[in-house]
Amino acid sequence: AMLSFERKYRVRGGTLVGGDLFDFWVGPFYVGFFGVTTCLFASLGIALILLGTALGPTWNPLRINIAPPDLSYGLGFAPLMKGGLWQLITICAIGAFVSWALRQVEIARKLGMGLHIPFAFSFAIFAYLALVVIRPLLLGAWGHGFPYGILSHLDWVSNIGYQFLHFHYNPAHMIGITFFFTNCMALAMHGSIILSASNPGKGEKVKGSEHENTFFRDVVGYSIGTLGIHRLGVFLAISAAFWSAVCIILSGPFWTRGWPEWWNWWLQFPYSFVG
Ligand code: BCL
Ligand code: UQ1
Repeated sequence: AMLSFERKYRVRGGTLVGGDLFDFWVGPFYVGFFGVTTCLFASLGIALILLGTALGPTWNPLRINIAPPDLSYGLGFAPLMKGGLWQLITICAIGAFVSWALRQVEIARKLGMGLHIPFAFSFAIFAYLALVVIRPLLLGAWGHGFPYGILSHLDWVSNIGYQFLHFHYNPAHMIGITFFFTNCMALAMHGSIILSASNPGKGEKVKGSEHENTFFRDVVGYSIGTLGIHRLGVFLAISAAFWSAVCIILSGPFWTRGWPEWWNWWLQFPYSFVG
């Protein structure tokens, strides 16, 4: 079923590739050239994960693991069951994520909207690429990518973390975490102010932006405004992904010692705050 307003937005055009060829909907979903490529990459990737699992030792969802090649394969191709599947799955994943972003572009163009959503999503893709392409390339082996599995990727994060002695001292990791936490707070504030304004007491009128502004001016002396909070939200979210990517690209290619040691420049500053 189509919602009453949907039909007038089902307009031709805006496609980047293929002209009218895939310019149609299946149920509520826009297809487009990149809808087709998303489906192809995603189904092939999932099929390869299932193949690797079937040939592997377990179907326990926590333990399923598709590992990258041994470091000795460097930047070459590995045999299927020795990391080759991981390489193919990575190609499928990148194909699906990039296709998804381009499908967002086509839909936004079709509707005459800005490209903010694909722009923001591209930061998530960048963080993924940092882990499985950029850092492995800089370190000279696909084996530096993270393994596809629930517990196995946790083990990878832990191992890489301790390889740098104490990952909390990674300054870019600190910035990434600070953006994630601030983003969480901003969304909690925004979600709750919207719900509080739209759920007034019995007999009260629904409140609008003037009440929202007033609430935050009363509480913290400042309101960023209804448009501003959304700009802030996108900024915090893309910054979280961006600094995450930076923190892991730095670790290995650009800093090989423990992260606590990075702070020696600060500890060795020739003055003290405490006299
Ligand atoms: Mg740490 C990374 C927080 C402790 C070692 N750590 C991260 C960052 C984040 C973080 C800043 C991961 C998010 C990210 O990259 O997003 N760490 C964090 C926090 C603590 C912490 C808050 C804490 O103690 C409170 N970390 C530690 C300890 C170390 C440690 C001290 C281990 C002992 N940390 C590491 C290592 C890494 C991190 C090593 C990293 O590699 C990682 C990082 O920075 O990675 C870049 C970015 C988002 C993505 C990568 C997601 C991309 C999504 C893609 C594009 C789309 C997916 C689609 C999906 C498959 C579709 C599903 C379909 C649905 C089912 C419908
Ligand atoms: C805010 O000022 C604002 O404008 C009225 C919102 O829009 C409804 C918000 O959601 C939030 C959370 C704020 C408060 C934000 C800061 C940075 C004080």
